Amino acid sequence: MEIRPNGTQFFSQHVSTEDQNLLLEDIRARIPDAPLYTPTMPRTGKSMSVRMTNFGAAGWMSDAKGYRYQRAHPETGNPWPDIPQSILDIWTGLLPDAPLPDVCLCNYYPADAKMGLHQDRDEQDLTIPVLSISLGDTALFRLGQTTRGGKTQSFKLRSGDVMILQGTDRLAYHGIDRIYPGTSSLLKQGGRINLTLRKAL
Ligand code: MD3
Ligand code: FE
Repeated sequence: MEIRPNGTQFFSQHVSTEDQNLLLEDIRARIPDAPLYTPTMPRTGKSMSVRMTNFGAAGWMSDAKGYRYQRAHPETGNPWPDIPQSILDIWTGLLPDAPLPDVCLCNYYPADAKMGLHQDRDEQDLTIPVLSISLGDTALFRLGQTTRGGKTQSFKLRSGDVMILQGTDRLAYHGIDRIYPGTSSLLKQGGRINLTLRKAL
């Protein structure tokens, strides 16, 4: 359902528990090749509380030099693993007419992690939608306006929820205020995984 006109669409419980477990298997199979790394903030070099990895032709990176997409893992120097077909199928099921994504950013949130309000504008074509899949513990997501300081709306994102950001909301400020520990049994170690599919190149 559309939660904002010409913008965000929210698909509550779009991925079944069985499929969530299949996605998780595909993610776990790729982590040894592309270990989660701790991004740092541009300028300050302060560590983020979220750990990240990527699948696809390019991956999103942040370090003291800034935000960017790059073709190699920052620690191993290897190309990123391919995007699992199981994840691509969710994109093509909901966005049959959009170009295929070339980046799947995989964020892992421990119980105490959060992500400050930010815009996503490192992609070449900002008219192509972004699709997000939530797995594991529930998160409190905040969606604002295209300028910092505008009014914001908060939503809970649960395991299996899918969100599409497009149109006027593609450049909206957004972030994760908190994780609710113990709200999902999907990840034995707890925490939350968020996958975002994008065409960046
Ligand atoms: C709104 N991730 O990786 S997903 C990110 O839950 C990011 O890990 C959050 O923000 C997370 O950049 C939120 C929902 C989302 C993803 C991309 C967006 C919302 C967005 C791009 C534009 C506007
Ligand atoms: Fe974002």
